[in-house]
Amino acid sequence: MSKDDPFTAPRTRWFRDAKYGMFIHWGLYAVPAGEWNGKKVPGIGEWIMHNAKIPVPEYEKLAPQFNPTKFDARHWARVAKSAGMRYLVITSKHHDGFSLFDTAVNDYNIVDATPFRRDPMRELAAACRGEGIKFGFYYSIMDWHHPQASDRHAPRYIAQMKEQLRELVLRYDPALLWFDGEWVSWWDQEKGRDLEAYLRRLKPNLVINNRIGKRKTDDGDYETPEQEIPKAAMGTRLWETCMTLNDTWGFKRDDHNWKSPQEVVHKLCDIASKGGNFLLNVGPTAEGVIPEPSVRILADAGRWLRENGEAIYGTTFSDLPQPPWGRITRKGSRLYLIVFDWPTSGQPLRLAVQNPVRRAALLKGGAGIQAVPDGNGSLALSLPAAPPSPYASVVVLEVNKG
Ligand code: H79
Repeated sequence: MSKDDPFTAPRTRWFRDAKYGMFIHWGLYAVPAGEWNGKKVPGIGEWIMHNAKIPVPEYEKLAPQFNPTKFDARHWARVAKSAGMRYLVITSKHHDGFSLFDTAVNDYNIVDATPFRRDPMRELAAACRGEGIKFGFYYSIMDWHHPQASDRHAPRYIAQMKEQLRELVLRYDPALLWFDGEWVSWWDQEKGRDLEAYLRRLKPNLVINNRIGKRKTDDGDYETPEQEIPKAAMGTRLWETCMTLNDTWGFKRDDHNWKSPQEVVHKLCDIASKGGNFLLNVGPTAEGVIPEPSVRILADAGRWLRENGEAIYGTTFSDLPQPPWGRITRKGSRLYLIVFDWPTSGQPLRLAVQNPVRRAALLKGGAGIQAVPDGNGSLALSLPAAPPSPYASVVVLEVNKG
């Protein structure tokens, strides 16, 4: 396929620079919230239909119970914004087949089948525009509700899927499409390529993940490691780690296993130091509320980004080895040394860098740092006794390239 190189194409520039986004899993599964017939169902919340073997007509009864009267699109967009997130991706339709947007393709959607009757995707797209956040849709190819999402009837289902995607692209103008559920037997790389070409004809500058095909290196624009951070950068292939903030994507009442703000910051730094993006998930309740612990943790990490974001946004991987004390990102001739483990008082921070250093300074406050060769091929940096930021502190090095 004649496609531009996503690694350098102008249309992916915003995505490469953004580094940090909010994933939102929201759907009918937020009603049972991890319990069915009074019993806890093990596993991720949005898989409850599959895991509890709920028949389609039973699961459908969740729709009249879904009335998210506390949904506030502007608030959600502001939670993402103050977390330092630059884009947002939300489930337009997950594996359960229920559409969170106004679709003419079937009635199994939030406007026709719930008492809510509003289209939250329209509200959220507008709110994100208002906050200057890029907006994208998750869309599941696998569909447990559709009778024709099967080997035998795939062509008819795929036609409807394309129609829904046309609605999503033309009505909501998303910057990004995030496919999932591509592992079903009736989906193959060729269908993925056909769909990708179809979507790019509708909107040429769409950013699309690799699950539109079969996760091959030329499917879509970028790789999608899930719940894991790759060991190293991926050369000239874009990538984005998606991850849960607790242990589920869709809301589960009993999941309180939250990552700490420090873990969030460290994961973001680790990812940025390898040239990736971080898509971090929240699972709002059936009332439309982002769980309070999520909001608090994201806001806390967001405060770190307000002071230290220069070391993350618009950066990429350096070619230095990963140091024992933290991570390194690069923007042009600037290296950002992100120090997780601040040296004990009087001990220098050592960095295996060959290039002459023109200037070293703390990112926060800008105070100059003494940097001298240590005689063993490393640079020794004299840091103040206390780290300037919680979680991680940044030293900026101006280096002569080459
Ligand atoms: O949307 C979220 C999850 O619901 C979905 N992707 C994220 C972003 C997801 N996470 N995990 N899974 C789906 C489970 C996938 C399991 C699989 Fe399989 C293993 C897919 C293919 C092999 C289980 C076994 C399902 C099919 C065969």
